[in-house]
Amino acid sequence: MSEMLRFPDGFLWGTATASYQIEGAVDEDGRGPSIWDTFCHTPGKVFHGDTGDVACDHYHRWEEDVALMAQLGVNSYRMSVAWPRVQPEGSGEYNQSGIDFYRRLLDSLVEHGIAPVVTLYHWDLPQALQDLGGWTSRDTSKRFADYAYEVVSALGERVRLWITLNEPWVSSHLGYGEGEHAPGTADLSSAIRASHHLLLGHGLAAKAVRSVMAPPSSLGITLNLAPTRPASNSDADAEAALRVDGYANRWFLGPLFKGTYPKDLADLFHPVTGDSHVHAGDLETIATPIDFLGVNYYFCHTVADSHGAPQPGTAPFGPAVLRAVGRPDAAVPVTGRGWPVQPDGLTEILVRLRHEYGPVPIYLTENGAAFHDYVDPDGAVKDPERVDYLESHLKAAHAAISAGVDLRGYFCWTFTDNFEWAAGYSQRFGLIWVDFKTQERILKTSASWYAEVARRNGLEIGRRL
Ligand code: IFM
Repeated sequence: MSEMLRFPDGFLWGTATASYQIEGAVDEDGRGPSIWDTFCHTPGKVFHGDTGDVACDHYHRWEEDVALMAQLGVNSYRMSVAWPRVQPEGSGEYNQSGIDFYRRLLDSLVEHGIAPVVTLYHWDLPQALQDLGGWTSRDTSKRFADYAYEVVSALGERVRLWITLNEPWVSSHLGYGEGEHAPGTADLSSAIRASHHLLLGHGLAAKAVRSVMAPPSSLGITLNLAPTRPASNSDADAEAALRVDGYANRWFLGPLFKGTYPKDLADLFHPVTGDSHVHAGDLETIATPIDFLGVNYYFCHTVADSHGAPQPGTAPFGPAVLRAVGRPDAAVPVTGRGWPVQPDGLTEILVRLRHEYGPVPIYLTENGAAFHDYVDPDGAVKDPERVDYLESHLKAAHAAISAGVDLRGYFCWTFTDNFEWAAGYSQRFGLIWVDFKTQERILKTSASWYAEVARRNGLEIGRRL
């Protein structure tokens, strides 16, 4: 008899996307430019010179996409609103066409029995705000709160979960600290300021949105979190792992749940940027209570102490002040993107959140994998590796529920293959294949497998199609 793992009643089963990764139509109906438009059109920034100009053409094909979602039978969908589509300059005038686009999409989801989960910021900052400093400027936090208030007022009760920010670590450190993402700045001091202003923007938005948000809507934030593991038993590596944990996890969890930055990291960062950007009252604002935490989980960080010098054959992990290098365990299998497959890390991080930050409701707002998918001569896309990946991670999520974690939903990253940021179209994470020349969509084997899990609200271990 195969094992069947049941999920709690009312569990949300969804897929997740983000505006710039799927919409296209970057200069239609009044949308303003975003930092990602600028970044993609800067030679050398994105693999193969790819851009989100067309992406999955979702802006024109959303009805077809909602129909596909309904065919899958998922009961929820996580998407994001493109700030520059709704407010082209990031301040001042709102664009009614942009708001109407999202209203039509949300209405259609609701009509199909699919509960919308909406992220207000998934990295497409209006370029006009970047020209004024972007997230390194305190004013952007206030602009974000105004925009959030407007969007929630306009689209309000259609949305089950509002998420202020997606992965502020990525926006700040990859965007401003390492230059790998838009806007492409490589400066630790800018990244630290940006991280504070993102968190402040979240807190200001949370306060503003509360006054116009009514049940059953609720509000949270999504963080990308990863257990950090030392590469050896040495004390030096254990300390390096602690520093990396501070950088990747506690820097965001601390202010949100405890109203303080972690002291070890604050001490490390202080010589770099001081603390003049942290004003009285900011941390109280950031710690405004939230209804749930969104967690995006992909893998663990395995690190060693760099001893302050380059280590042959290993890449530095994060900024030099961390004195850490990534040293993934060669025995751990990897996805097509080269990311370690570590489902146990998912249980670990969820259980840790419960113990260290209290019984906050959690949604797994992203989890998934890219593999080297292709269309068979018979027209099918078979992706058994993705099915194995999803099964192992859903099993790990279920183990966390059994350990007392209040996990309320799972959103597979991602619905359709789409624009994977600096990697362009080279990485296919979708449950649904997209031919980027013709925009044909083909359900992969994993889509049908996942649909059955969602339909049964249960995971039958070992079930294959
Ligand atoms: O594609 C991204 C998504 O936008 C944010 N989280 C990670 C995904 C895979 O890299």
